[in-house]
Amino acid sequence: MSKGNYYITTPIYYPSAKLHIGHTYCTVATDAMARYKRLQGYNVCFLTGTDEHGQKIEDKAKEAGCTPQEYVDNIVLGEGGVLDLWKLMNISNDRFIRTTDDYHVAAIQKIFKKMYENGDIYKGKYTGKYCKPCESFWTESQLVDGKCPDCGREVQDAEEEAYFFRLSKYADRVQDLLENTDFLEPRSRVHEMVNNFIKPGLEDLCVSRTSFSWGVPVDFDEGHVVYVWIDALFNYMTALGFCNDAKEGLEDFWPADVHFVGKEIVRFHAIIWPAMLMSLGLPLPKKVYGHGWLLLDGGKMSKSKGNVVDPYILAQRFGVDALRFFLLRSFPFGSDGNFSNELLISTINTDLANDLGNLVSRTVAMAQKYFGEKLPAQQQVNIEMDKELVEMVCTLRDKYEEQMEKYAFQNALSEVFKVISRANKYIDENAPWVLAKDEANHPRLAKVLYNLLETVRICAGLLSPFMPATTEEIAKRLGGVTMDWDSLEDFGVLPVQAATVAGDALFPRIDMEKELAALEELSKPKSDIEIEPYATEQVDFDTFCKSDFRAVKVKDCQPVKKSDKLLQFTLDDGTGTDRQILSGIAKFYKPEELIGKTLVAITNLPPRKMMGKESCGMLISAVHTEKGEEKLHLLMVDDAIPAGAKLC
Ligand code: ME8
Repeated sequence: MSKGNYYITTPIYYPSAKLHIGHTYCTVATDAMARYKRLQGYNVCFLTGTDEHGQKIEDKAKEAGCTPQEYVDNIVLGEGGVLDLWKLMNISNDRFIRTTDDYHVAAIQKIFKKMYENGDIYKGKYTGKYCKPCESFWTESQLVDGKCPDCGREVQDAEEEAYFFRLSKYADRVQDLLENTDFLEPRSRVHEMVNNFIKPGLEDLCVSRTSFSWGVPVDFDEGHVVYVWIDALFNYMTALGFCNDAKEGLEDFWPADVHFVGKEIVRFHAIIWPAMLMSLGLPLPKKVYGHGWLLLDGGKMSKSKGNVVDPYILAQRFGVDALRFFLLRSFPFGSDGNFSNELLISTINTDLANDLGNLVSRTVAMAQKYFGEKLPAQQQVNIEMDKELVEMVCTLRDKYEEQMEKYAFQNALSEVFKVISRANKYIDENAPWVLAKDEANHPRLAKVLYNLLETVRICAGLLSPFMPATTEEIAKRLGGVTMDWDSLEDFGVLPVQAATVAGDALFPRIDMEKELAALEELSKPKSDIEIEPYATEQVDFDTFCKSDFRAVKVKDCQPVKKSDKLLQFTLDDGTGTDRQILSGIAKFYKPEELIGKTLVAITNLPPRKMMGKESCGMLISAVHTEKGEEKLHLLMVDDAIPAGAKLC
């Protein structure tokens, strides 16, 4: 039975460049929270997405020589893009919204009109300061040293006819919401919002632009596009079917339980967002949580500063679960944290290799060594010296829950790791290797191992929101045991004759020095393109001439069943008899685009069988490596060259 509905969101990301580890941080945190709520038995809706409009995207597309839509499509859907990254990071979002989705665009037009019709949006003239990279308008008084208060960059004078939202009208209600409820957390952010933005006087907000066109058009006034933040904030509701029929779930999931957002966008979520919802008479989200930043050398990571830490590289070198764990274990979610490779490696070595990894491998290995696949039925009852461990394990779920409910991921993990450390100490105290020597002690030994396996089960279950794949692996090693929420406060759920399955170390220890050097090497700027080193061994002319290179024309080209690499070519080689060649280039071409092309083949190689089919020769390709991946290009020559012409 479901405990109820739970709706959680991340900010929707600007696809203006590839995402970095700072973006990954918030999404991993949201994912851990969503998985935790599912574990508890909630019916969860976890939304993430991309915020694709605005001048920044329009400018970037122009620079790249493509349309804004092509530009965002590439960063969102393309190789190594946003969707790929969330897949890699094992993000369990239930929905993904793009603000360029038709249903969202149409919904935003309706929403804008509703606020225009109720008098909260009106037409006026805007003069002020505009920060282009942040897409934010500022009043003179909000600038810091004449610069953008968010990013510190230069701002420009701006004046245009524009629509305004009566934000000032809602100032008192928003202040009351912030000061007298738990709407915004951590509490420190409340003071910042009230003192910096509300008390100095909340001015009406400019909510349309005419200086660029990549946005949602205001449908009743040509030339105006809706301010990107209105477009963006309402994603949380349009994704549930607000003002559209394409999606559903509004009744079940609105108001949201929590919006996780980075601290610099708290202002939009804690002032503008509730004011607009108030204007429309809609329920407010239950909570906005403003998390801190991951800093690099004390400064914010940013795409434009170029000090970006690539989540792909980190995940590839350390594993996805280790990276997820590190992000939430090492920094308090509400405050800033300093990212470093040293901290990442030492966290993996200490917590994962030493503490968790060792506990699992020692326990399973001893169970296997002393008793084979299953523990014996005959076990001693718990004695005094087991009590401390058992007590800690039994109370762990509650302590963990208390922290998770506060989004204190670091503290929740600390609770689990206290138990893991205690369990490692328990192994040393009980010295199973000594107990094993005397048959009479085997019932005691079995009990010690049972207690350890049960501790591993409960800890692994509570770690599942953070390291889903690792937990699954641990469950396998414990014979496929249950780790459902109710079972995580019950010591003794594991069958007495617990079965175990051996396996490799979960987290091999990392050599800090070597790894740091390797990372340093990787971070050196280098060209994305690599070519094969030149051969040093010389070939004599006669040997070279023995190779028979010919121009061949593609008569037909088909995919080869059950092979994602091979294409089967029927070629005109000028002899009057078709030649068949198989080539491993399916990843790079669609068969139909090759028909009619003139290629180069070496024809006097002995025939060989590939996937049961004969290949008579080889097609010549150019090869290079791009971002570590091999790329092949078939050598194509002038179509005026007749089939069979010898190349020499
Ligand atoms: O703000 N550490 O998009 P965005 C922690 N489109 N979090 C970081 C970070 C870092 N170093 N760098 C970025 C937007 N983030 C808007 C949101 S929501 C209706 C619209 C976080 O791609 C940042 O704080 O610039 C923000 O919460 C999120 O990544 C998306 O940033």
